[in-house]
Amino acid sequence: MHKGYNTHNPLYSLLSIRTRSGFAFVCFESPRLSVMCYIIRVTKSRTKTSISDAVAIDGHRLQPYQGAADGIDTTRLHHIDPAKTSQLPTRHPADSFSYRGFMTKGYTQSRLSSEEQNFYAEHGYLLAKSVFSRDEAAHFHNEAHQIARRLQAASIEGVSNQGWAAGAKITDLPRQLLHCHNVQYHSAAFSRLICDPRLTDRAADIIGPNIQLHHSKMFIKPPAKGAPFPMHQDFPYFPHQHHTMIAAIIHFDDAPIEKGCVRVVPGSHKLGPLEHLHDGGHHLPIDEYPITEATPCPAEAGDVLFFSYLTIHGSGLNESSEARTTLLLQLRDPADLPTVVTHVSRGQGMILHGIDPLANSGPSPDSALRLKVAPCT
Ligand SMILES: O=C(O)CCC(=O)C(=O)O
Repeated sequence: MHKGYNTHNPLYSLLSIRTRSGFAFVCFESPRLSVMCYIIRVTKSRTKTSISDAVAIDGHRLQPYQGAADGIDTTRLHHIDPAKTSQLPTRHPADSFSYRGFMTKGYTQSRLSSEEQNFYAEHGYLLAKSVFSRDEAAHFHNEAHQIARRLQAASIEGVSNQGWAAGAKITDLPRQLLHCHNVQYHSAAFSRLICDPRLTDRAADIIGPNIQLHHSKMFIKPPAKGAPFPMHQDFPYFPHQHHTMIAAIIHFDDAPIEKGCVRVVPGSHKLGPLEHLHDGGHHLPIDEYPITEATPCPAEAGDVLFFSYLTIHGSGLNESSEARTTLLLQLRDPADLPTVVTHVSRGQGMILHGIDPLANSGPSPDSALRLKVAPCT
């Protein structure tokens, strides 16, 4: 049920067009420039007019009215005292709409603390704990495994692979990785997840108010043979002008060290782009950058690991008896343009927070560069 719209408040205008059948279309305009629309069913008798039902245009049903005095009794619409609207969550300055939908669920912004922001600035990574509940993580875990099963059943090429060929330099054991790009095209659960403000508000505290999706990919590292990732920066995969790109790895199950959790080299984002080897995946020399010496980031279901695309990272083999299931999002400031047209994918360009200042800018070298289609890697 929508709350906070008091039609007795002169700040709101009430437009009511009643029809003979007793329906009215009502539009409440708020001082915050949000427009709320309801269709209400009006019951008329000789002595009174009452609202018997009201449905918001977005499908939310308001409580039926229990009788009313003369005229339309709107007392049941009084849920929040307008004098206390300062208690409502403020909209993000970069967002063109208020967080109206979330107000009804007690939404509050999910910000990084100043300690967390300082930690990220200093070390180039941050493990945000319990961003999602374990129940939510279990739900996404099932969605991810169902996608993998559907793709495998349809014999889609590349869903199951050995990970990067360079992984063979790390282990002689069998290696396997189940993976899928752009999961938001496979399941609506992931479309909702990638826009979830608990995730995007935190990312905005790292990148800035505007956040654009570069790509998403889920990884399932199967038990006993989940493929390792040699240490690397993500920069060589999709270089950008201003290095705003970050990874956000959402954990759908616990990822202790033995499951091959992600490892990072703290502070390495300050080194800038490094020379990589380009055999079997862009990676740093295995001997100079052993995975075991990097800092492990063991995580629990629901945690999100953020790191810069300049932060050196990798992960070990999953030697445990359980799969490790994650969704990795690459996110950037939309004004940060790629320097090479590469790694362009179907889901690229979606705005997850704020605005795209370059959207609808017509033909420009920037938008052409950003949107030109090249093979997806
Ligand atoms: O999820 C992991 O284990 C590491 C993934 C990774 O390093 C990458 O995709 O760049």
